[in-house]
Order: sequence, then C-alpha cells, then structure tokens
Amino acid sequence: MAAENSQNSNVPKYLRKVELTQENKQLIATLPCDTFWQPLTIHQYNGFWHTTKQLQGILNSQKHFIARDSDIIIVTLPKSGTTWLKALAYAILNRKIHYPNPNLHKNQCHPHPLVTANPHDLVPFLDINLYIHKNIPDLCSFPSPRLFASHMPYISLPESVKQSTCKIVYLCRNPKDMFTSLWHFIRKLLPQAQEPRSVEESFERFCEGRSACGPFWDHILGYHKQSLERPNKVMFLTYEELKSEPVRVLKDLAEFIGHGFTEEEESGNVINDIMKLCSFENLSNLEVNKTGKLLTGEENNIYFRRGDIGDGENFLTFDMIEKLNAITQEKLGLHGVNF
Ligand code: PAP
Repeated sequence: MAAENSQNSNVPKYLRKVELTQENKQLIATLPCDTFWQPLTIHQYNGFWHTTKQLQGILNSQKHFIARDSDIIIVTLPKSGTTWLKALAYAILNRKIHYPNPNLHKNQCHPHPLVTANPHDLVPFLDINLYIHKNIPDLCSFPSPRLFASHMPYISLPESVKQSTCKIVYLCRNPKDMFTSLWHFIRKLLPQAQEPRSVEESFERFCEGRSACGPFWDHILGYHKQSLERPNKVMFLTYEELKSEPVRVLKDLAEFIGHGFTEEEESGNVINDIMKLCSFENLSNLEVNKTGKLLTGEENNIYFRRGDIGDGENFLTFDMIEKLNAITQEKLGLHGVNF
C-alpha cells in the first residue's frame, strides 16, 4: 500500500490507482495484461481490454448493481460521443423540470444543470465512477428513471441489466475519428513530463484491439447484435447519424426511453432547443466547461476538442487510413455497421 500511495502522489488524481478488493485482486492477477499509455495497465477480461480501475468497476457492478426496469443506460466506446449523448439524454428526461430554453421560461429560478455542470457529473459511469472503489455506493436513493453510463462491452454488463427491461442506448463512431479523438485525449490526460506512446504504435495497438475496451469491433458488434434481436431493449446509434439527422434521432431516442415528444412540444421547438443546449458550440463555450473540473479531477475542457466528423482523415497517414478502412469494412461493414 505504501508503495502504491507514493506512486499515486506523482500522478494526477484521475490516473491514480484504486485499491482493489482482495477478490478482484486475485482474479485480475490471473488475467493477461499489457500497458496502455503508461502508467496505465490493461487487463483482458471476457475478451476485452480494460484498465485496472475500470475492471474493478466492472467486477463490482456485476456483483452489486441491481438494475431497475426504468433505468436508462448509455453505453459507448471511449471517444464515441459519450459527453454529447449524456447531455442529450439528460436534457430529454428532465425537460419538464429544467426547460432547455431558459429564454422561454424566465420564471425558472435556477440555470439548467447542463449550464452549470459537465454532463459527466450529471450522468455517472457505473464502471469508471460509481463502482471503482472498495466501498459500494448505495444507488437506491437515485430518483427514477435513473440515468447511468458505461463503457462496458455487452458480455460484461451486470446480469440485472440484461435481464430487466431497462433500456440501453448504444452510440458508436467511425473508428478513424474515435482513434484520433482518443489519441489527443490521452495526450492531454498524461502528466506533462510523460511522453505519450507514438501515434504509430498506438495505432497498431488500436488495430490489434489492444485499446481501451477494445477490440472496438467486438464491442460494437456485441450491441449491434442485441439491437437487432431486442430492438425494444437496445437502441443502436452512430455519432455520424446524430450529426446528420439530429431531429430524427432525438425523436427516436426520446420515444425509445419512454419520454417521446408531444405534438405541442414538437411544434413548440423543444427538440431544437435541446439540440442547441447540447450542441458542441454551446457546451464547449460554457464557463464550467472552459475552466471547471469534474468531481473526478479531470478538466472539463478535455472532453471538447473539435466535435466534427472526419478529423481522422486529417490526422492519420494514407496507409493508416487504408488499413483502418479495411479493418472497419471487414469487421463491421460486412455485418451491416457503416459510418
Ligand atoms: P468519453 O467517452 O471519454 O466520455 P467522448 O465524449 O465520447 O469522451 O469524446 C469526446 C469527443 O466528443 C470529442 O471528439 P473530438 O476529439 O473528435 O473533437 C469531443 O469534441 C466530442 N464532443 C463533445 N461534446 C460534443 C457535442 N456536444 N457534440 C458533438 N461532439 C462532442
């Protein structure tokens, strides 16, 4: 413990190691491991790679999280648009108490929570926030419908999530843009003195599936399959369709989570108000997201970079693009997943 603590004091709060339970420690010791952008170790569990912290979160939530039928769980691979979807789902669910357009409701005494808090603080992750510690949180007091998020692959979700009628909204993104976003994000997360792994090496690992929650193709296919088999349970979305057809997707999303828009709301421009409130332009320019920090210690601004489609094409070399296109086509395109 002493060694771990002294190691911990050299790294930012969000990169610090967690104290593992004895049971998790024993299990994790038996798993294949690798490194993922030092100082993070990753372990292969159920066929997917996870940091130690996330793996403890997965194991603890499998054991202790009891889903309610009314729960809504947002699932993504890192850098697929999690922040955006958290904001949208939160704004849809809470629109009766927190109007998305404050100008229309001047008697609203408090600003919208999305104006004063980052979406990550409003919609916690089961696996990388709530269940990472030895102490198990009591989520019973969360008002229904509870909104949570996760980066877990389908196979590792707690059994009660699979068995209950709770809803899962899955969002994925073009792997070239996801990799590019992840590369920039990790660079910002690392302590200044730390050299990030080269783009080339990181890219090779990403393509081999040895990346956060990778292989990305199996993560995506796991949820895609469920969405085809149980369309009332799992909604499958892409970042790209959310960008290109936001009104259609928002309507479908609201309907799916049981909070469809009324005709009055549609004609009253509520969908546009939600889109505007949650837009990259609006969120990234809010003071809280320019200068604030998450409860977990990360600076809020690292979740906002460009918010665009196609940045992977600017960042990656021609050969990398060819390679990732081929993997994406073979692993996902042939199964009907296109970006
Ligand atoms: P996470 O999985 O670690 O929570 P996530 O929110 O998925 O991160 O990834 C951040 C990406 O979403 C960034 O993409 P980029 O690096 O390609 O720019 C970020 O800019 C983008 N993003 C954040 N908020 C929004 C938003 N409101 N609309 C569109 N894109 C967004």
